[in-house]
Order: sequence, then C-alpha cells, then structure tokens
Amino acid sequence: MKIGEKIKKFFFGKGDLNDEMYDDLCDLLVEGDFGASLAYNTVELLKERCKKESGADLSEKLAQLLEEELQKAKHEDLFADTGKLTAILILGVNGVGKTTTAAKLSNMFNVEYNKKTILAAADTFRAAAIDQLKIHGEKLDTRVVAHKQGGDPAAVVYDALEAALSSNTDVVIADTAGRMHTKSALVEELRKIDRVVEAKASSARYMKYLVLDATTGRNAFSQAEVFHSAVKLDGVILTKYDSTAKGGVVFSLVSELKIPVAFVCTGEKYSDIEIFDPKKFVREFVGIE
Ligand SMILES: Nc1nc2c(ncn2[C@@H]2O[C@H](COP(=O)(O)OP(=O)(O)OP(=O)(O)O)[C@@H](O)[C@H]2O)c(=O)[nH]1
Ligand SMILES: [Mg+2]
Repeated sequence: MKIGEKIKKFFFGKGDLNDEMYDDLCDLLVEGDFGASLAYNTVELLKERCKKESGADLSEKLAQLLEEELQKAKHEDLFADTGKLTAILILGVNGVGKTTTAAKLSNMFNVEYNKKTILAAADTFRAAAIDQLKIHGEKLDTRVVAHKQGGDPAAVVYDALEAALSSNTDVVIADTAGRMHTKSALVEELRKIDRVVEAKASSARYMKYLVLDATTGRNAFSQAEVFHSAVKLDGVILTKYDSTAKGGVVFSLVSELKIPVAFVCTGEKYSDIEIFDPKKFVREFVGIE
C-alpha cells in the first residue's frame, strides 16, 4: 500500500489525536522514509498547531506544514532565459538513472523550450556507457561529444563546453560515471571536472544535480550528504518514483541538507520527467487527491 493511502487511512474518521495516535503518525512518517528526528519534529509541530485550532482537518494541516518545509529550499528555474550557456553535471552512484535522466533533460530542453543541447559522455569508465549516450543522441537528434573509453572525463566536459561555445548551443548536459560515493579518488575526479567547468565556462550557469533512486529509501539521503559535501549540489533529481510507495526522503534533503528537489522521474520514456511540484508531491504523500 502506498504511504499516501496509509496516511489517508490513518486520518480517516479521526477527530483530535491523542498522544498514542501522534506516535503512530510519527511511525508512519518514518515508514515513508522520513528521518526519525524530522518525523518527530513534524509531529510535534502538528500537535502544536492543532492545539491552537481544535477540530481542524488534520491531513490538510499536515500537508500545509510539509509544503512549508519544502519551500525552504527552492530550485531556480532551469528554463528561464539567461542568455548564457548552461552547464549541467549529472551525478550519482551506479544505476540510479543518470544516463536516462541526461537524455530526458536534453529532450525537455529541445522539445518544450526550443533550446539546443549537447550531451557530454563523461562516463568514460564503462565501455557501454558511451554507446548508450550516443544512441540517445541519435534518437533525440542531439550532438554527443565523446572520447574513448578510459579517457579523462574532465577533458570530455572541456570539449563539450568548447563545442557549445562555438556553435550557439544553450545547454551542455554531462553524464558522469556511477561512482561509489565512499571512494575518495572518485570524489577527487569529480572535483577535477568541477574545476574544468569553472575555468572553461566561467560565465556559464553551472548546475550540479545528484540523481537519486527513490526506491533506495534512506540510503539516498546518505548519498546526498557525501556528494553535497564534495561538490555542493544545486539540486536533486528523484528517479524511479513510479516504482516506490514512499519518497519521504525528499523532506530530509530539504530540511536537513537544504538541497532542493528539481525534477521527479516516473518511468523510462523521455517524457517521464516533471519539474518538481512541492504541492502536488505533498498531497500525494499524505493521500489527499
Ligand atoms: N521505472 C523507472 N526506471 C528508470 C527511471 N530512470 C531510469 N530508469 C531505468 O533504470 C536503469 C538504469 O538507468 P541508467 O540511466 O542507465 O542509470 P545510470 O545511473 O546511468 O547507470 P550507470 O551508468 O550504470 O551508473 C535503466 O533500465 C533505466 O531505464 C525511472 O524514472 N523509472
Ligand atoms: Mg549511465
């Protein structure tokens, strides 16, 4: 059962809650991938607000409170016209959906916003990764800048930026290798790409997104902690949201790390990506249609 349905069921037919019921609600939030302390604080805040207003619609009150929480870290509009090149780095551990998401974003820029993109195959680690991105490039009629397997990812990013700057391209989207966030050598490599972007396109708008697989629950939070401390993320892209009943980790990302959620992906098709909508997300999470 989806967490939204469980929360809806929990509130059904209940008037004011007693302490035991508040504890149950806290457990439900934890089950939905909230961190324990955030779940506790949220329930305490709800308690406080309900004391002031007895008989209030509890799920609406909870939704309001959670939405306020999500507004604390806002993602800037990636599609706003800046007149500058936008450089996007897609990061994340193995298999979370980085390459697919890079292609989806490219498609979104091309089709919905009429912007020209270049895809950079900065995952030089895996043999099939470069071909995988090239296939996307062909399908999307988008240029892919690639080197050979084993090459320097930072050099690929450099070339893609150069190609973009000399061809009136609006956006460079770099797909990177899935890395285990515990390996410091890989974090170092990331920092190198970082320095190349800063040097080659210092006037560009530079965005670093971490792709997180929604089905990995709280593990996604620890991945975000490590990547954020290494490269200072601009946002998170939540994938495979179609395959999980949860998603509460989003609240911890915003509340504890102040990282906004930028996009949510719900499938394998190019169109299965949406700009994150806090209101919609919260209402689904607490089971309000
Ligand atoms: N259901 C679902 N599947 C997804 C979504 N995003 C990606 N996938 C699938 O997840 C699998 C891995 O996707 P990739 O894009 O190759 O992931 P990656 O992070 O690039 O993987 P590595 O390069 O190996 O680290 C593929 O089968 C995708 O089709 C999503 O939003 N929903
Ligand atoms: Mg990949």
